[in-house]
Amino acid sequence: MKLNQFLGIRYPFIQGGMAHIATGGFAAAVSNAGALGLIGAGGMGLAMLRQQIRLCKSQTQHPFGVNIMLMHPEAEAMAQLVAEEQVPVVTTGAGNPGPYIPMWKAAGAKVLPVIPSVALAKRMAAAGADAVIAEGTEAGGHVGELTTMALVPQVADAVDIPVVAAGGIADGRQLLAAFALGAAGVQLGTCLLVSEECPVHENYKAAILKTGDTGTVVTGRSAGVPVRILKNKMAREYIRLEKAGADKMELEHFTLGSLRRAVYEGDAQNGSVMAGQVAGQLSVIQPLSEIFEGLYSGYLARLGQLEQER
Ligand code: TUI
Repeated sequence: MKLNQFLGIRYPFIQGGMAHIATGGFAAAVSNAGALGLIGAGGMGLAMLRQQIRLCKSQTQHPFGVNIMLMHPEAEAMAQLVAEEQVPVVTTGAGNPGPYIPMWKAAGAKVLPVIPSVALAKRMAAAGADAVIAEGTEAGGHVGELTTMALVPQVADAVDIPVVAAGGIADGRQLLAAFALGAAGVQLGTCLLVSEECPVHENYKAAILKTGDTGTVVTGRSAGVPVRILKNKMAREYIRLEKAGADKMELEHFTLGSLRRAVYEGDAQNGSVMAGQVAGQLSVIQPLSEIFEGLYSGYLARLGQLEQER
């Protein structure tokens, strides 16, 4: 079954749970444009999350979800809140949500953990997840080791639940490829950063539009927190510290607040501009509706072309 049928939405697309960026208003705009909007709890406190869930409910009649970032100090309380608020879809990132799944299922939510490996996909399927989001290392932000191309088919072979492909998808060719690999749909992040509706600072959008194919780098592997960001002054300084053998605490101190600096203050040099490898193929700011329509019609056109050439 395609992801849109499974979730009761128009397009087989989920928005990524981008911390500090994916507000209730943005999630509602994504849902109103036909995909599944997500509130990114990663950058919020508990009270703010409650307020953003209610705001989202007031702005859309369509399904929406919350992404719980499991490294967040308040993750457990947030997990309870989404059950209380009867949020229709829960996605998770940066950890194993196993202990929360029964509670979310009891509250009627569909549960879609992000997983970077076959082993975790199998564990999530056994724990009752409704689908898994297989995210390749092409993605922005916190990433695993495997590429989308290698990960998605191996996960699709290993579990009986739908698989959503994430990381490296920004046009119709990549959407078609994701379906070919066995995905029921895709999660989109970087290509939605350059939507008109995205509330991120305009300097952040401009930095992404300017980036080329090799414009991102993964920092923090040595500290155990690999994060893909644009190569800028902050990235270079971080890599210098990492190579010089800086300890985890020092690196953490350096990263602290750096995403906020980029998202709110628009400091695209000293801030952490999280983005995936597809940043290099983005060149215009468009309304969400055009991004989604472009992806879907691009997929159909490419499929038709391949059929012609066969
Ligand atoms: O979570 C993400 N992407 C993110 S979270 C984030 S916020 C942040 N800010 C600063 C530093 C670090 C994070 C920005 N981007 N994507 C989903 C994702 N989940 N990618 C990888 C994973 C993952 C990794 C390990 C999921 C599960 C996992 O399991 C380990 C275990 O416990 O078995």
